[in-house]
Amino acid sequence: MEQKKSHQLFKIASELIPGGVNSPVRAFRAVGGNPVFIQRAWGSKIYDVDGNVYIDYVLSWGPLILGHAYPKVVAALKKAAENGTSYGAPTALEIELAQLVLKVYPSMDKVRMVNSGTEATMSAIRVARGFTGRDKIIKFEGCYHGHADGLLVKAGSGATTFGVPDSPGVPKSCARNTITIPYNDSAALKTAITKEWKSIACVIIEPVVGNIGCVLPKPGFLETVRKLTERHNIVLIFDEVMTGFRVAYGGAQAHYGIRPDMTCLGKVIGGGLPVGAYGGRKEIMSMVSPEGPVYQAGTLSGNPLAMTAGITTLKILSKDGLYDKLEQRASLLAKGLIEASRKAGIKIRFYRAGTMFCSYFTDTDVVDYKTAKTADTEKFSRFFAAMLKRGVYIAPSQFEAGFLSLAHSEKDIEQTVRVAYESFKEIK
Ligand code: KE4
Repeated sequence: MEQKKSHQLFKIASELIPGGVNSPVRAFRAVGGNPVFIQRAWGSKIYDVDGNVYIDYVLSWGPLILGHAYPKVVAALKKAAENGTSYGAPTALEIELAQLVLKVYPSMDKVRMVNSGTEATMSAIRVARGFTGRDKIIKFEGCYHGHADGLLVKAGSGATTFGVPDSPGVPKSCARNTITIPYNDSAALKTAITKEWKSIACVIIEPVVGNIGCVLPKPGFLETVRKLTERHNIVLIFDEVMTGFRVAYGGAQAHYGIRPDMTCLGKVIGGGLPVGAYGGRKEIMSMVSPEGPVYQAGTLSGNPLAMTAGITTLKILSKDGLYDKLEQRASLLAKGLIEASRKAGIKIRFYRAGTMFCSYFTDTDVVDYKTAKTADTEKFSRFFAAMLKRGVYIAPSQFEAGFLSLAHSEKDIEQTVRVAYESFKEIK
């Protein structure tokens, strides 16, 4: 597979941009080799600058659930751009996206648009602190909620991939307010809350963890989190930046039937443009400036282009039967990958929630950060390279989730399973 142009571009990029990338996990450092530079994308495919084509299971880390360059989204964006790109003033488009989101997430009475998942979680935590008058937060090891200081403590995603779950540059005073608990460990959560509830503002959780691969909540775990937080008036924040409109149309909260106090969204609701959102119960959201005293702002928050991409995407997702189709495709892929690994004699643990999934190269059940780390990352790296050279682009890290879109045809899935079988055999 020719990658000459990508290598040339990466050399130049590395002189100008830290690590040659604008987000660490894109640099392929966890899997070795150089990143391929993408020229364009359409449907389930991405095309690199050397003319190679790949079936894409990264989908910009989740947003493109309809597939790349979905015609109706592109057409709506072209039209919207003719009216200008941003006004810094309210528009009817922000009302429309807020209505679409609040209709599907009834746990939220009000929602504020921001520009990234990081902004959403950072702001939600500030509001929870303002609402409760308490300073401490609880997060779970391996969960990644963006790169705000207090959340880069035992964080997942790139922080785990590069072995810096506690990043330099985060003041000790900040990290001191962050209590971390192993995911799926109800007893540890109970102990921490019983001991410290008077100073705990919120518990923030990925209801399905997508940032140490894909880790499912044990039966009863989310119910315990909800019960303990309710009992002690601790704000429960569901970080659904990845799981929202992904695990199910109504997110993990609909799938598991849990009503959080606040929810963070991102990725899919921007339809590929920068959008994050946080919302919650009326009495909590009334704390947010200018209605209340907790300050949060953003130059491009709710801009008409991002709103247009989000509105168009969510309207298409609301169509009857669409998630049944996604579920059918995801189940076909899961069965195929598991069967391919078995036939090739490679032990993997495969987990899936809706159209997010992960194959761990381990023979241990993965239920938290510690068990996820039993995965053989060297074997994963060889699998990644074997898939890439055969035209399948998966996440360049064992500790990331894969994603499927509406554009992934049964033919794409059959091709992926064939390539996976060849790749499993190659790395044996
Ligand atoms: P952003 O600031 O990257 O938009 O969102 C942060 C975030 C918050 N919460 C969850 C559950 C998330 O998964 C994310 C971001 N996810 C990563 C992928 N693991 C983004 C990819 C990247 O960092 O380049």
